[in-house]
Amino acid sequence: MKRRKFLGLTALTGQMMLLAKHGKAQGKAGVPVVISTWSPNVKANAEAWKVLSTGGNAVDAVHQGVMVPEADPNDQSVGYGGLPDRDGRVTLDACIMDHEGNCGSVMAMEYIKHPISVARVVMEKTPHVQIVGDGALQLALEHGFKKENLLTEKSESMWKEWLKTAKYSPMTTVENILENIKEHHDTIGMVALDSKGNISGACSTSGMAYKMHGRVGDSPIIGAGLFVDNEIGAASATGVGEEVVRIVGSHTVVEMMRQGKSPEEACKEAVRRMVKLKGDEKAKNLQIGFIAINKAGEYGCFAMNNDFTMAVHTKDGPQVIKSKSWF
Ligand code: SD4
Repeated sequence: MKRRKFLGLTALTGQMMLLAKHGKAQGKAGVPVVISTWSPNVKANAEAWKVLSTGGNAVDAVHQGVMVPEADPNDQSVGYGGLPDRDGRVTLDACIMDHEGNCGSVMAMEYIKHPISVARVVMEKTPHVQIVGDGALQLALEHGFKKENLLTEKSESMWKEWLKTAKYSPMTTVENILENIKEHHDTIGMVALDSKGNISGACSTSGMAYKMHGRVGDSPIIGAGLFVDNEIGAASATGVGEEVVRIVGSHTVVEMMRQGKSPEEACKEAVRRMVKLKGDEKAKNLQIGFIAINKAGEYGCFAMNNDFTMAVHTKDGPQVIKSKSWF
């Protein structure tokens, strides 16, 4: 069984599995609602829901939610336990954006388990919106975050195994990309609409496994991995970040919703643009998925290839949604 399906079935706790119904690829929840990339993130949504269901703000909800996979050593695509770059270094990317257009991100940051919390520090406590590498680490340490080794034994041994055959070549060949996303990619993108009608989002990843040191994908780039416009809605992306950046994916999805498309149609239009740029043959070997909500509480998703899932949490409880896809 492919790991993606395996994760989808088993990473849910027993209780969650009982609760999580399989929903339609688009729906209307009203307020509040929270959605995330990938089925295992029903657990992250549940944490966000605690905030939303007690009248809390969307920005606090997505912050709390994204911290769940960041702390989970078994999630090898986010935070602690993330697969390292080709030099064996775990480098993390994250961003957060609120309903007033405030935003913050950290990129290629090492040693801090919760990059989303540092992104929030960038947003709230600095005059900047993006801080990278050692600067991000320095900011985190100045704000009392603990420096920790984030490379687990499991991720280290997978990296060493990869080194045996990979010849230090970054994972960029089209043949490898689809398989590697199925195996390793689980970026969390989360967007929420709170009971006051405000929208926020957050995104966190360890990026592409075995990437070149210093590589940054879409996830911490506002407009690419995440975008929020409180008048319209919000979107987030997962998958091969290089392709998402090329079309400024999440911003594109929000602009499509502004023009009247449903969340699912808007996500599909972003995927269509990527397919057009790459051509069918290359696009078939890439995976990218988008999720979106609009101001009315409608949600939807769409992916390049099969196997993408979205986790939704509403007043009716958790749901896992299998995304439609281009191929
Ligand atoms: C990246 N978009 O760094 C991230 C990786 C990812 O599912 O989404 N994994 O390109």
